[in-house]
Amino acid sequence: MSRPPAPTWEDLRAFEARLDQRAIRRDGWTLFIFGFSAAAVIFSIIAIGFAVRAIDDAKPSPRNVTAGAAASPAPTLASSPGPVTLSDFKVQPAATTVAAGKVTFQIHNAGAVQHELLVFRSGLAPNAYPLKDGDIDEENPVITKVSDGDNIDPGGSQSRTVDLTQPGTYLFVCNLPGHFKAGMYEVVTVK
Ligand SMILES: [Cu+2]
Repeated sequence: MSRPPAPTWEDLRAFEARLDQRAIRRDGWTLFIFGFSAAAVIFSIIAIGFAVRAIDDAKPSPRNVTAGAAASPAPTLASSPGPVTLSDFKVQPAATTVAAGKVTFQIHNAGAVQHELLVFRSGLAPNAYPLKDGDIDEENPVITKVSDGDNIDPGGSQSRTVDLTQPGTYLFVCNLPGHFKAGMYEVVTVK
C-alpha cells in the first residue's frame, strides 16, 4: 500500500499548461463559430440584395417601359362631345363618350339641306324612342329633351350650351321630318 506521490511543482505547472492549452483551443473554436456566423450573415445580406434586385427588374419600371407605351398614357374622357357636324343625314359628334359637365360647343351643318340638333336623355335605345307621325315625339314623358335650337342652314354654324351634368345615355338627333328615320342621330354616353 503506497500513497501516490504528492504532485510536484512540475506536475502542477504541466497541469496548468494543459488547462491553458485547452482554453486556447476553446477560444479558437469560439472565434471559428463567430467567423462562420458573420460569413452567414453577410451571405444572407448579399442574397437578399440579389432577390430585391430580381423583384425590381420584374416590375415594370420606367427604364423597362418602351417609348411607345410611355407616349400613350391612360385614356382620359373627352370633356365635350363637340364640335358636332350635321350632314345629309348624319350627326357626328367629335366624341361619343364624355365626362359629365355643362358644355358649350359648335354645331356645323355640312349638308345640302337644313338640319337641327336636339339632345334627349333616356335609357331607351334609339329604335325604342316614342314616335309621332314617324318622327320622335319630343314631348313624350318617357324621354327628356335637354337641348333644342334653331334650324341651321347648309354651311351654317351655331354655338350651343348643353347640360350634360347627369351621367347617362343621350341621343343627339335631327328631328326635322324624316331625318331621324333616315338615321340622323348618334348616341352619346356621359360618365
Ligand atoms: Cu336633319
